[in-house]
Amino acid sequence: MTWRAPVGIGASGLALSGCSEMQSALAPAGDEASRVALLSWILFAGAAAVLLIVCAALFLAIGGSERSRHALRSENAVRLGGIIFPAVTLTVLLGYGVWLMRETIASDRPAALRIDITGEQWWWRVTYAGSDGQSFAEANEVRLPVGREIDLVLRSTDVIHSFWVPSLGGKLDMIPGRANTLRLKAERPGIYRGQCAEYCGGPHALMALEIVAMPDADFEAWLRSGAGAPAAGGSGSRGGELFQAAGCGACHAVRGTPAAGTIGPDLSRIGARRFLAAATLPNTADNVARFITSGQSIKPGNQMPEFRIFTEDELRALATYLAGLK
Ligand code: HEC
Ligand SMILES: [Cu+2]
Repeated sequence: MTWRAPVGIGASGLALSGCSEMQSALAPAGDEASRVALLSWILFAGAAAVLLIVCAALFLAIGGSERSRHALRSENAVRLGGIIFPAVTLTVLLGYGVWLMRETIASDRPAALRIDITGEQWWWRVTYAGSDGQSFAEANEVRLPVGREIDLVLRSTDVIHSFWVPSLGGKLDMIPGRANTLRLKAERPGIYRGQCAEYCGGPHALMALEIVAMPDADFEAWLRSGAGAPAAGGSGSRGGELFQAAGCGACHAVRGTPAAGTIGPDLSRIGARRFLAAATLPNTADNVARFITSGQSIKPGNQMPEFRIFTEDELRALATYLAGLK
């Protein structure tokens, strides 16, 4: 019996260390996340100090000398420990927290770069303003330049979602009918995982996303190649024809083809994404085929119907076509 508790605690520690770096508020990769991490450590240290004081008082109350037990019983001890100490500590912490977080509330001066992100049940619509002023759509993966302040304008079309990428910043709700702005800056290149942090129904737990922070020049090149350009590759292929014929374009857009649906994610560059269906599945040909035929068992309740009309060959052709869209 006695060894179980320590082993259990040790094991959960190991499990927790497994989620380090990519999605951790304690592994900050930006100013805003650093402030959140600092506040977390201060709160953690403060809570540990309070716990120590309470334990010490408890030991004294049980086994201390008559003098210390008398002191603990006194009205002064109650006034000090029960009223003055918590009131002062909590007021100081609140003031410090508000001061620390003041820059998180975006100022009137907009950042040079703005990306619109809309929460949908159960994926993320991402819209960039291209360099020529023409906007273009992406989904489920947000690319940003390193070292630049960025305003993420967060909206929702259906229910409340919450945008949270712990390594880059605090979370901010996406509320229907409102635009909330979250200012972020990634300090180093990398891939940071985020997760919808407000229960939004059905497959909410499978509504994640990735932020890919890139060196400035790479980002600019990526932005230029995406803006308004027709999707590369695949036109005239068997998979492309199947895509149009099966009606995928009623919900999905592929730039430069008749497919212009806006219900589901824009697929113009699906081949360049690391994951499918809001970071649910790695983006491989097999998984694309699986998502088309059995998406409801992979991401139960999602808004894409299953298509069981294709032969193996046709599925492969579709997957090849989608992989080529970059
Ligand atoms: C009724 C609308 C609808 C139709 C028709 C439809 N889809 Fe989808 N599709 C969606 C929605 C909504 C999602 C997002 C699912 C999620 O992640 O919650 C999606 C997701 C996807 C994804 C993953 C996209 C990403 O960004 O990760 C692929 C690939 C895809 N669909 C392919 C197809 C193909 C191929 C067809 C035609 C055979 C098709 N879809 C038909 C609505 C549709
Ligand atoms: Cu959610």
